[in-house]
Amino acid sequence: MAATTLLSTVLVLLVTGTLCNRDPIMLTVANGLTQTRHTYSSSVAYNGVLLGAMKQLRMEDSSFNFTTRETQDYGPYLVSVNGLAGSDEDHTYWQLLVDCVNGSSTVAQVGVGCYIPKPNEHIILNFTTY
Ligand code: B12
Ligand SMILES: *[C@@H]1O[C@H](CO)[C@@H](O)[C@H](O)[C@H]1NC(C)=O
Ligand SMILES: *[C@@H]1O[C@H](CO)[C@@H](O)[C@H](O)[C@H]1NC(C)=O
Ligand SMILES: *[C@@H]1O[C@H](CO)[C@@H](O)[C@H](O)[C@H]1NC(C)=O
Repeated sequence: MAATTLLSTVLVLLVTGTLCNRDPIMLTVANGLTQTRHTYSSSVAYNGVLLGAMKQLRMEDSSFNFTTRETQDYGPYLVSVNGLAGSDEDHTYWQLLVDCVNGSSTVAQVGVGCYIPKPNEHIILNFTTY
């Protein structure tokens, strides 16, 4: 009986631990035009989207902020990061990149509201031109 109680207690602790844990990710904010960058640590919920990790970081770190614009088809469009906004006029935007283990990076095929970072993944928001 006592062993059963102990076992279920351990199970509950294990399950709640898994349910509450967030996976760490790294988020670099880079300005491709001025060659400046800053890397933050954040965390993402289990299979959570990048937007959630960015909201978490914004709550925890007052030096990080961003704005998005809701679109009909692709969800939130990342408009500005740390006060710097992309512009149609200047043909600038915040490009979303994922760092590969070999040092190169790939352009994400979906936006911040759809992209699901892997644990310990390094995401780059690069202000650049199109
Ligand atoms: C042109 C274009 C862009 C231009 C838009 C600027 C401009 N003024 O033209 C630029 C280069 C900025 C761009 C950026 C991105 N894009 Co884009 N883009 C397109 C493209 C080729 C055409 C869109 C278009 O002009 N439609 C016609 C106009 C009349 O319709 P519209 O609704 O007004 O179009 C607007 C939206 O599409 C919006 N937009 C463009 N891309 C994206 C991406 C997201 C996530 C959102 C929310 C909105 C959005 O900008 C358009 C102009 O205002 C489409 C593919 C396609 N063939 O549709 C991909 C497409 C929409 N983009 C896509 C992606 C992934 C991105 C990026 C996330 C890429 C990246 N890794 O950085 C970024 C957005 C990052 C951010 N800041 O949030 C995906 C979206 C898929 C998804 N489910 O999320 C598409 C479908 C291409 C694909 N991979 O299949 N894009
Ligand atoms: C960011 O954009 C600049 C150009 O604006 C480019 O030179 C640089 O390689 C980009 N950074 C990454 C990580 O792709
Ligand atoms: C966002 O951050 C930038 C740069 O750190 C700052 O200048 C701006 O005032 C901030 N905006 C908001 C709404 O917090
Ligand atoms: C890095 O790895 C990616 C796959 O993760 C591959 O597509 C790319 O070609 C590699 N780049 C280099 C320079 O090895």
